[in-house]
Amino acid sequence: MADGLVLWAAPGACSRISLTALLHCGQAFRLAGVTLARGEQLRPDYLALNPKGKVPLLQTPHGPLTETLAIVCWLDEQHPLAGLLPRAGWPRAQALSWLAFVNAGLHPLLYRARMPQRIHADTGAHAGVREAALAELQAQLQVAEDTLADGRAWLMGPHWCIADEALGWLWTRALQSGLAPGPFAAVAALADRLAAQPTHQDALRAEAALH
Ligand SMILES: N[C@@H](CCC(=O)N[C@@H](CS)C(=O)NCC(=O)O)C(=O)O
Repeated sequence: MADGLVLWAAPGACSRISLTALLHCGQAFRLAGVTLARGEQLRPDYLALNPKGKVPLLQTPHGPLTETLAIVCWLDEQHPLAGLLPRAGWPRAQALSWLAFVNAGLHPLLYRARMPQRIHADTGAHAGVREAALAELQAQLQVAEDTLADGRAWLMGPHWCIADEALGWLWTRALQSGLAPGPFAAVAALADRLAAQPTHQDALRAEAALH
């Protein structure tokens, strides 16, 4: 186990954020794949590691760690100079607020849009669940669009932080899930800037190798 860390991740999933964070820190780790479409997250051996049946999961020498926010904060403590998050004070609180907004505010809406069958047993209701989730996602995402519309490069201004990777991941997934891109020129531009970043590109390559 490289430095005792193993990240369990799925191509295209929100584990991208933890993966990018590890790469950004230059932290040694092993990447382990979970194919969600095959239901591998529900295999007994994986559930024994993470009873939530989700990715990401970071195995550490202390034990397993789940939840993107916790993984990122833990890595940030280990690598204070890596710039995952602003060091302290108001900027740190703001960056954490953005990260929580993506993970706890926007991501559940994406989940409802992508998997309405998990929300409502009646197949006749699925189109409605999906439509309502996408409408709310569109409304909430406008908060990020309005913030970026002042021309700043990243959510926190001139400096990238891991919340930008989270927003970029959410955006890509939302487009794949049927969100209309039209109103979100500034979010799309942020995603373009991310695509040019070496650690983002490394994360995509690492995910592709999991297939
Ligand atoms: N709150 C969790 C969300 C984890 C999550 O929902 N992961 C999705 C992938 S984006 C997953 O593993 N889904 C598998 C499933 O629901 O079966 C976090 O931020 O880490």
